[in-house]
Order: sequence, then C-alpha cells, then structure tokens
Amino acid sequence: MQVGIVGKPNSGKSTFFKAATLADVLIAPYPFATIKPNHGMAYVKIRDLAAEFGKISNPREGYVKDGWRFVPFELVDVAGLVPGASEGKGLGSEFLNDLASADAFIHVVDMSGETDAEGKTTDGYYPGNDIKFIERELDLWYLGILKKAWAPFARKIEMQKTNFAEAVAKQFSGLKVAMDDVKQVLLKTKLNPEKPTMWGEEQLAEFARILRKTTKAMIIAANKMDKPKSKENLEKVMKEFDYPIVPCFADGELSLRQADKNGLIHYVPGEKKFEIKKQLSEQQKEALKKIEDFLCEYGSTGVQDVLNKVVLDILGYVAVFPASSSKMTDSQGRVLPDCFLMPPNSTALDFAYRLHSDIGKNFVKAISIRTKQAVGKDYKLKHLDGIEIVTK
Ligand SMILES: Nc1nc2c(ncn2[C@@H]2O[C@H](COP(=O)(O)OP(=O)(O)OP(=O)(O)O)[C@@H](O)[C@H]2O)c(=O)[nH]1
Ligand SMILES: [Mg+2]
Repeated sequence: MQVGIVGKPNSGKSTFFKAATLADVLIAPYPFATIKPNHGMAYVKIRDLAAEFGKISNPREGYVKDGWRFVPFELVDVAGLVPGASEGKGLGSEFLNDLASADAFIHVVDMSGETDAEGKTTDGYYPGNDIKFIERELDLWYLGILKKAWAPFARKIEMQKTNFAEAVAKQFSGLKVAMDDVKQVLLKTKLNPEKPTMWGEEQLAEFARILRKTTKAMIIAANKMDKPKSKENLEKVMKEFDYPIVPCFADGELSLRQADKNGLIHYVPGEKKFEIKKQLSEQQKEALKKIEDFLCEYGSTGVQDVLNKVVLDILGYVAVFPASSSKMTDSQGRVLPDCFLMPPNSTALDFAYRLHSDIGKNFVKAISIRTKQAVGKDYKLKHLDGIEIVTK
C-alpha cells in the first residue's frame, strides 16, 4: 500500500514527508525545492496488541513507544504541481507517474495565504483555489494517460465484446484501477460501456475525472496552521469543500520528532504533550513554547492524525498480528514481531496467503488469540486482531 503527497510548490509537502519518515530530504522556502521523488516509510499508530497480554512487542519493522505500535507503510513526496502543469508549466505533470500506483493522496495545502498558486510569496491568497486547481491537474493527468491508449483500446473492446470494467482494470492496472472502481464510475455517469469508441472528448474527460476520484481517495492536510490567517482560511475551506480536512503544523511535528530523536524531549507522535528532558537553549525553548501553544489549541500537530485517517479510515485498512494462541513469542523469543496492514474485507485466508503462499494453500482454520475461538477461511479480519493460522 502506498500513499502519495501532492500539492503546489512550497506548501510544506517535504516538511510533512520528513516529519512522517525522518528521511533526510530538502526543505526550502522557495518553489520546486523537490525535483526527484522521495520515498520513505511513514507509520500508522495503533494500540500494541501485546499490551493487552501484559507484554511489549518487539517489531521487526516499525517501533513501539509508550504502549503504541507504529506500523510502516510507503509514503511518496513529489515535486509541486502548478496550474497548467498538464501543458508543461512548472515541472509539468510527468512526475505524477511516480504516484500512479498510490492508493490515496494527501493534499498538503498552505493555509496561510502567504504563497500563490505557483508557491511564490504573496499576501491574502485564498487556499481553496489550490484544492480546485490540484483536482483539475490530477484529472488532466488521468485524462492524458487514458487518451494515450484509448482509440485502439476502445475498438478492441467493441470488436471482441469484452467486459468493459475488466478490460479497463487490466489496461490501467498501473493506476491501481480495480474492476469495482470502473463499475462505480459507470454507475455515476451515463456513459455507455458497450460503445466506448463513440465517447467524445467531454465524455472521456468525465470518465477520467470520476475514475481519478474513485481510485485516488484524498485527504487534505491543512498545513501551516501556526500562521496568522490560517484559521480564517480554514473556516472558509471547510465550508466550501467536503473532503476530510485536518489542521496541521508539519514544521512543528518535524521539530518535535527531531528533538525526540536527539534526546532533548520525549514525544510520542500524535500526542498532545511532550516532556523536556535536557537543558535547552533560549531559542529551543521559544520554538517549543510555540509548538506547545499550538498543541494546546488543536490537540496535536495533525500529522499523525492525517496518516492514521488516510490508511485506517479512508482506505479502510486493518492492522492484524500473526500470533500464536498458546504463546506470545516467535521461535526467537520476540513478542509479536509482525503486524500487517490488510485491505478492507480481507479474510483469514487472505491473511494466510499474505504470510506465505504455502500457509494459504494448507489453511485449515484460524484462531483469534483474544477469544481463542476458531474461525473459518471466510472470517473477515478486524482491526487489531491477533490471528493464528493452523495448517495441514
Ligand atoms: N510556518 C510554517 N511553515 C512551514 C510549515 N510546513 C512547512 N513550512 C515551511 O514551508 C516552506 C516550504 O516547505 P517544503 O516542505 O520544502 O515545501 P514543498 O511543498 O515540499 O515545496 P516544493 O518541494 O518546492 O514543492 C519551508 O520554508 C518550510 O519550513 C508549517 O507547518 N508552518
Ligand atoms: Mg518538496
């Protein structure tokens, strides 16, 4: 599973990315600081299942902190998009192909009104414009990909009378299009799937737009909420758009995570409080005071909240631990070393295959370690399940 970060230049995409991954990337107060994509591991924050059994887990990937387990997933940060990118403005939109296989997008919006559509310094800009033009550029990017293949593809469907949804899912699998996505799009439009060669420019554009919306769910990280005009802008944006929107202070989150890493403070991502552990300079104290005031008002910096929301709420993934119903450790004495993020509606059998194809093939039953009850292959996995697979 992969999540992409999109937005105009200078909105704080790389700051958000760095706060989430602590990868060493360039952050700069000018547009187009990022040119090549950054890939890194971000984490969803979940309760540590081991804690229910009076233990602390030993993750092979990710980490545990104060009873919370942080489970990794891939996050990608790319260059900024500007209006007209599809016609080559700014860095164009070719770089979006790095996000083709993303399951969802985090749109980082600069709420301060201090940067214009191109990321240049200005005053009184309305951030709602960014939401509209980013949607438009993403739609045009999808349209471009569809158009490249459309004419021969549509002819083939009609000649061979193949199922439209199946053919589209196959042809555009690079965009993570599933058959169900295509069916959903068709339900929302009046397009005729039996005569795709008859679709005009407008109809293909409509198809691209709704397909993009369906296959790339989006959450808005309303960033730079520490700036004076941000709150006023946020209120307007919340009224105008029905996206999930989370107020964020990415720069504050980055400072907290770095200070924690350097032992200056103790901070668990997403929490409202941190604890100072070392003597600080006046400058450090001042920076932390500003963040503390923000936490007091908003409850968190918003970054962890966005990561959790996108994976668990919007994409509907569940975190499931491979476990044993008799003991909490593996052969090397590690407590619950693994935890997998499984797509919505995954079953016990899907989980078995995720562990290993042999485990899937030889599946007999699954045991929920919490209830010690056996369940069948069709059991629908729940968030924070611990599951033992019994094989032949
Ligand atoms: N006040 C404030 N500044 C922020 C925040 N997040 C990022 N910034 C600043 O915004 C500027 C741009 O940050 P970047 O993370 O480089 O922005 P970007 O969107 O990756 O920019 P490009 O790569 O050029 O597209 C930097 O000066 C950051 O320090 C925030 O939450 N609050
Ligand atoms: Mg950047």
